[in-house]
Amino acid sequence: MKQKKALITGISGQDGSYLAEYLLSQGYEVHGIVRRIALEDPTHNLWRILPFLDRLNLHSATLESFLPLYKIFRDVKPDECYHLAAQSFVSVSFEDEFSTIQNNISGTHFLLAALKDSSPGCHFYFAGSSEMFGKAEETPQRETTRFHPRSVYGITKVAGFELTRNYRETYGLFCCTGIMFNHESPRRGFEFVTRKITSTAARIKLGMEKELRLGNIEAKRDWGFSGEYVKMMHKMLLQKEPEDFVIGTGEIHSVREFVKIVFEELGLNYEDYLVIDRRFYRPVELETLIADSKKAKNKLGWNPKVSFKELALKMLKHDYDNLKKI
Ligand code: GDR
Repeated sequence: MKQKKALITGISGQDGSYLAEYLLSQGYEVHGIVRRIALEDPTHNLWRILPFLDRLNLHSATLESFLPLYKIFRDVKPDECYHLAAQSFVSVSFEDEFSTIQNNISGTHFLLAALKDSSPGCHFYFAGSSEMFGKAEETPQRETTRFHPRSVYGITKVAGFELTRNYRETYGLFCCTGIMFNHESPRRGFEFVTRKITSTAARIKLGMEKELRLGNIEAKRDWGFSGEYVKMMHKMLLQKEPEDFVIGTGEIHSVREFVKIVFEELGLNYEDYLVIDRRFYRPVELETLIADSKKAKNKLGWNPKVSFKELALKMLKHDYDNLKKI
């Protein structure tokens, strides 16, 4: 059987790295798009994919221009394309609305246009987000819940979703969106709240830090493990028909609960170290977002196994063990 080819944008990110690893294990030839600057300093910029870098085919390009993307599609001729790259930090989207719009919306548009012109048979996955629901009218949220984003980041994800839908309906391409709720792992970026908590708590335990500064600790999220979510991206592209799916655990927990689990594991009282800092508050918080993933359960066999507590402890262990070596 012919070896399948996958092309991943955002391959050096959390989800991209898990997805690349998974597709390699499934016998795929894996290609990724990265910035030129990332190739110049792989140790710092490509740390998540360093262990299997020699098995990947990396192409340098930005998502800011059509032509380089068109050429990559033309040369690689992928069977599947996973578009994961984005300015994905919600806070930054409040601080720099314009570049978030520019990068996220145009990037998706260029990619879809390049795919249509040079690889129309390629199955396309767009990384949607629960941020698209924002001020949701119903709880839990499913595929038919109306979007009401509350951040510019959320708006760019709705735009990407609509572009993806439009290319599917107008040009008959196999394009779909996974509307994924928060998913974390030991490969999470340090600016996101879960990783900030596990890495800072580990540093506190080891005497390298004195306090943990957070914003709204009563904020609640539906949190799962990234390594499980990327497998659903792949499943979506193996369906007979392109369809959109909501993926989440169906459980919500507060930031405070996450903090408590982590500090308790270290034998510390979080109240002795936590400092609430207004700088980390968002101009607006989301309503209760919780996934109704029934459709994914039925059609994709979605059945997340890693619990909230296991996830927090897995991330903590990774950070603590790594810092102890320093
Ligand atoms: P989120 O993730 O915005 O949900 O988006 P993040 O981890 O940044 O925030 C989660 C919640 O924690 C609260 N919070 C803090 N957040 C950060 N980053 N730092 C803090 O100090 C802090 N204190 C409290 C936030 O207010 C928020 O309520 C993630 C991203 O991965 C998106 O790209 C993705 O689309 C969505 O999840 C689904």
